[in-house]
Amino acid sequence: MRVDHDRACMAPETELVLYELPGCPYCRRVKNTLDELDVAYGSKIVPSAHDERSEVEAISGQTAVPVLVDPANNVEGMAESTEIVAYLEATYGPAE
Ligand SMILES: N[C@@H](CCC(=O)N[C@@H](CS)C(=O)NCC(=O)O)C(=O)O
Repeated sequence: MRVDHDRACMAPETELVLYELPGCPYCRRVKNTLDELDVAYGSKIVPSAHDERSEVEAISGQTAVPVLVDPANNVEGMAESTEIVAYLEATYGPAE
């Protein structure tokens, strides 16, 4: 497991960041994929109240999590767990 909550706010510009909520099954699915692919990432826990998720809304245009940021590939705020998992597998999965 390579998630580091404390370091998320200091994450280098190139590090992936996952906006998430504890207990969120959609977030878990993305985290499982990150772990399976051995991709390091920082974690940002969002407020449980939707109207307080201004940071997530600003980067993704909506308030649901998970949301992925991957600066190395110009991904600024990808929402939808299925889309994120497909992106991670295509980008960080084993070459065919
Ligand atoms: N279809 C979305 C569902 C995500 C979702 O419903 N996330 C919940 C947390 S488990 C959430 O953030 N809900 C708040 C909202 O929809 O604004 C996905 O697969 O990513």
